[in-house]
Amino acid sequence: NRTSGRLSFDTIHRYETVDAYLVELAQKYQTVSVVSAGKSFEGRDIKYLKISTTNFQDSSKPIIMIQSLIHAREWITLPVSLYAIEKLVVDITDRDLVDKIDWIILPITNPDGYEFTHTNTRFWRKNRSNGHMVGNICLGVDLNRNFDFNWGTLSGNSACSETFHGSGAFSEPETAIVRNIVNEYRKRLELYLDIHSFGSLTLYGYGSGELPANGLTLNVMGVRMAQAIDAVKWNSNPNYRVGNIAMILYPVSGGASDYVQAIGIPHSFTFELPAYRNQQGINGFLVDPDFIEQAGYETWEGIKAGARFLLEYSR
Ligand code: PAY
Ligand code: ZN
Repeated sequence: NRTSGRLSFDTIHRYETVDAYLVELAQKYQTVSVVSAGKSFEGRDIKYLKISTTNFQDSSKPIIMIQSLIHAREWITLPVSLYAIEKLVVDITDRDLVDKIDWIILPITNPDGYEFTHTNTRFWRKNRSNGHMVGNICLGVDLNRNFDFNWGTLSGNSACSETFHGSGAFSEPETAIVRNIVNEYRKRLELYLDIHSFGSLTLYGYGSGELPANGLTLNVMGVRMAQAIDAVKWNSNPNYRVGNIAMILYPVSGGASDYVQAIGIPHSFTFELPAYRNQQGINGFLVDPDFIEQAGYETWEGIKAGARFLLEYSR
């Protein structure tokens, strides 16, 4: 699974492998520190990396945060975070982005759900909490409906729904952790990317259909990121589409990227990575082993385009 302390891109790694890797990187590289942000419902440590050439001390630098696997079954999102880490720490080809920006990477936002997709139910989406349950049915909360923005207005009020919003905003330890990270760095956090699959989309808020005040800037930035991905994507995959969540996809409340936008972080996006497809058709959540590294590579092109747009035009 490893070549010289690195994680390979030929498979989707389990929680414990990734967890140990983050710790190892922080031991090995001066620019990296690992933070245990808290525990998941089942008690797994949720760790994120801080990557900085100035130890997060330079208050003039913007912060970019990348998060993946808030939805358990969206396995292909994990290598996107791992690839970004690789390019920011181990195999640096874009020195300006390492020097001018501080990075926060949260690879496994929903570790309980993620492990459950390996051990039990491959297409599990939610976390594994049962605090809301009446009787013994319908475990789990959709973490991307559990944030405190329009919470509970447009989705899943039944515990059995795949988009169940939970018993209250931030009722879940995993979403409270994301809230705490974002709030801790909110003064400097300027771009937030929540990586999902699938659909080949770059989405911005709000999930209600209402546009943030800087909606036009978000659209331009979204287009830049999408074009950068399209320029290197597999021919067989569709171009990315860009737009407001409710207009391009469907109305959503309690979403992570909406919450982050609403508390004043200027640029917040949900990425939907391309679907898995073969001759038999589409099953978006499955992973083509050949696409793991490509997903990391092409999405990193999009992230870089977003970072450069931020530095050049939108600070
Ligand atoms: O905040 O942009 C948003 C929400 C959009 C995603 C959501 O429903 O949370 C879209 C879905 C996702 O990635 O979870 C799309 C996939 C295909 C799904 O599971 O429906
Ligand atoms: Zn998702």
